[in-house]
Amino acid sequence: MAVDLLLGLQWGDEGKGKIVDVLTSNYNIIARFQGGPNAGHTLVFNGKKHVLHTIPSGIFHDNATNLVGNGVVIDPVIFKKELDNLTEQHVDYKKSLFISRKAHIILPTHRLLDAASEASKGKAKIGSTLKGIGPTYMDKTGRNGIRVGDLELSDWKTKYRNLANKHEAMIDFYDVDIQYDLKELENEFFNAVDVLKSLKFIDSEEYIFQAQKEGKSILAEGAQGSLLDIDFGTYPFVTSSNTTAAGACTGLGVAPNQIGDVFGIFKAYTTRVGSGPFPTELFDEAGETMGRVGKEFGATTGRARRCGWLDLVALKYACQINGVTKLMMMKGDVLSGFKTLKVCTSYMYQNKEINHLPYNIEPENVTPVYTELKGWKEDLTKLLDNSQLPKELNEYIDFLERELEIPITIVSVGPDRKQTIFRQ
Ligand code: 2SA
Ligand code: MG
Repeated sequence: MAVDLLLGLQWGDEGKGKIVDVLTSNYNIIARFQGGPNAGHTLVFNGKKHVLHTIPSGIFHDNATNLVGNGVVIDPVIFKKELDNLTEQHVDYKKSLFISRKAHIILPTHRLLDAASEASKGKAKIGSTLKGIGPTYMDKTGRNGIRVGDLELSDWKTKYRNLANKHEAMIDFYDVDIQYDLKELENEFFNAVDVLKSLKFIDSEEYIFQAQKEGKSILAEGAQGSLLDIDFGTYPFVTSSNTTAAGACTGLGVAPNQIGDVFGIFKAYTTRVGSGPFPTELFDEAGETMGRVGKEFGATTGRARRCGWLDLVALKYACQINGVTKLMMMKGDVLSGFKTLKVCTSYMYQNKEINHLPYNIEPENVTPVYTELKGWKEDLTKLLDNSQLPKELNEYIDFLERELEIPITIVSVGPDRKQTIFRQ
């Protein structure tokens, strides 16, 4: 059976966690393929909010197996906290949570290096979540990293010590003021590694291969968003992994011809957290309203997210790179009450109107050109069925489907699992 993919088409926080949770009943296996605890996937059901960082969003369903793939980077300390939260919620994860031996480990010194690198950049900082993501992927591609499978070897602590010593020298080299007590951080880390080792480590590519042969259905869950992709995002203001569809192939060991549907998740407007260009960003009351009504705060760091109008130039680009087959629109409920809605349909770039994403989308290079659509007044959060959507919302959806040439199959009208309208 083919592996379906679910990924974010903007700068993250599109609502991937919610949709994975909604779709999990259709799948046997949910697999995360990249990123790490920089992600914040929010799920709401039975009146309770749950935030996951590394653990796949299928974990609250009894019948699904949840796999942390080789493309993910794992911080044992944060992973342990996630497990503790699951225990509190009476989720029995021991049998349903597997970890790839080839996933890389975030060391305490990776987090310190992230902080040192950001501090050294001053105003040009990336706006990293400071979870050690960049330095861990650097050690992966530099062929110095420690993998989950290494934790099963008797001499892994020697490898750890050598790498941590090197990191300390690198932190000194940055010459910035970073205070830390490595002994304390290491105690916490080694304790958490022991907890991690109580879980099932597997050769996940083989597991997926066999599962496919047995006809099991698999959903690959992305983190962050396409515009944060290390290759295709707004570099250098990106994360350090491939957040796009190809990342699922390398992050799980799935061949490209085994990919089935690609579900692209987007917000009815746009948000971004951290630094970097954002052509449709708003600095007025409209943006403030989106942030307030949409509760746009980082699920990992609590930082306020920047808000702006929907950018179809960027969205089209993301659909193209990912080969999106079905779209899912989130947070339309947040736009209720706007008299008119703007959608960016092209950019003015070097005095020319263009429809593609140019190399540089810094504000001095790009001015968005907007199409205006009528807003809707109705509160959407209580709607249950597609036939109840207000006329203006249907027009908004039709417009996007025409522009993107991909069907919008789900419209989310609130954070709860139940606030989900299926259009097909
Ligand atoms: P990093 O930590 O090195 O990956 O940061 C690099 C850039 O990637 C952005 N990034 C994110 N953007 C949106 N959501 C993310 N997850 C959290 C959330 C973020 C939070 O769900 O809200 O809580 O602040 C996420 N993770 C990384 C980051 O802002 C940098 O621009
Ligand atoms: Mg998030």
